[in-house]
Amino acid sequence: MHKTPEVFALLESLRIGNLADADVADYGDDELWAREPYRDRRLILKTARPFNAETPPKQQVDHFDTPNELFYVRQHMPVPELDARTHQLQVMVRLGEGERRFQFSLGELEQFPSVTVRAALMCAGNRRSEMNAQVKPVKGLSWAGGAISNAVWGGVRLRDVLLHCGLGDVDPTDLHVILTGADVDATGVNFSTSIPLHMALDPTADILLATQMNGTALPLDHGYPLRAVVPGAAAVRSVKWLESITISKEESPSHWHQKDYRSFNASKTWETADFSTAPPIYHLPVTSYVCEPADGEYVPVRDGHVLLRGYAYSGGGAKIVRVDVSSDRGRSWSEAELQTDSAAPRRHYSWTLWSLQLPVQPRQEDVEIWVKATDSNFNTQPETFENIWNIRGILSNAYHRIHIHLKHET
Ligand SMILES: Nc1nc2c(c(=O)[nH]1)N[C@H]1C(S)=C(S)[C@@H](COP(=O)(O)O)O[C@H]1N2
Ligand SMILES: [Mo]
Repeated sequence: MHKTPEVFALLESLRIGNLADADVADYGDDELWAREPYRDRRLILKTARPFNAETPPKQQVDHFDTPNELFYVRQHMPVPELDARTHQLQVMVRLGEGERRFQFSLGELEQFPSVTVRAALMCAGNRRSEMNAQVKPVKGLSWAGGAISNAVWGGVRLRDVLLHCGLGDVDPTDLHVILTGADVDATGVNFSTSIPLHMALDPTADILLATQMNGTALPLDHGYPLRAVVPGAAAVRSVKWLESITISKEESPSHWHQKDYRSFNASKTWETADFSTAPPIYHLPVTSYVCEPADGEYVPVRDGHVLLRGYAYSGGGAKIVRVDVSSDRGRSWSEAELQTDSAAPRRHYSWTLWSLQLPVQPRQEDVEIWVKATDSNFNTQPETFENIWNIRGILSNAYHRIHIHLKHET
């Protein structure tokens, strides 16, 4: 279809967040991207194709469960178009002695108990831009603190499906669950990654094959009609548009699994990093962020206080037990008030929102604010990014530090 400027204007007003004119102008030429979903204009655009966008910080703290249209989006490829009525999930068990295959329509998945889990998803690259700015350049999307959002996911347990397929009888040691999506790269390879089988079978891991997000069908951008949700893990493991599950002796062979989301120390360079021996990141470490005010903002002082709000999160089911704020570079700390989901111990997959009325001096013009969280394993955040720096800029979880200007009442 030939798209006139009017049609572009209409399309843009309907669906695309903050696209530069140049991006919209050639939109119609590229068939691959012509069927992308409508998107909320409030999302903070990082890249248009593939579409990557952050939840605005104010929207993070305004809703404990992020509204679907404001949930951050991380795509590697164009959004695939799938039909819920005909969609099939393949399960393949390849453990040497030949292959066993199972297939489930979405209707057939409903034979398993339906469950909901409240869980944040956080990209392992969240807050990468701070590591990049405060130490030295890293490679990856320059996420600020908006690559995390929270939702209630509905579906069936991956564990129940795996038990149905006979995997309760095997020793899970050194076996993997490869999750493959329907999105393909330019060379025809499907997005895929894997998690260890023992993790998938852990009854407390609450890993879902999800069809619902905050009570409605998954949006196109978030994996319609079926995605994995691996709570407490780097969100890359929560494969969208899920097409197949393979139980294998090997981890996923895909580029996204083999060449990304692995842990390196600060001395490793692109020349010396060996991806084949570096541990893949599954569970995430503890982090926190000041969402309001923003760094550099002019903030009104009310009754001698400024209001600070943000989130804190830890992976692996750990709960946030404390969020500490300092306005004097660590000489003293105040405890923020926490808004926490009531999940069972060690199954705390939601984020925690926090707030604090910070006292300031009558004539104070500026204040530097530091925030750090502590989780239920009493792990806490590193003070600076220096020694956790890594080539990909992942797990960027040092104290969040902002500098704000104060506007006193007159
Ligand atoms: N099929 C598929 N699944 C995927 C991805 C993808 O590009 N394709 N991106 C992963 C990454 S890196 C992240 S951070 C999360 C983002 O999920 P969201 O877009 O629902 O926030 O999806 C993960 N699952
Ligand atoms: Mo990610």
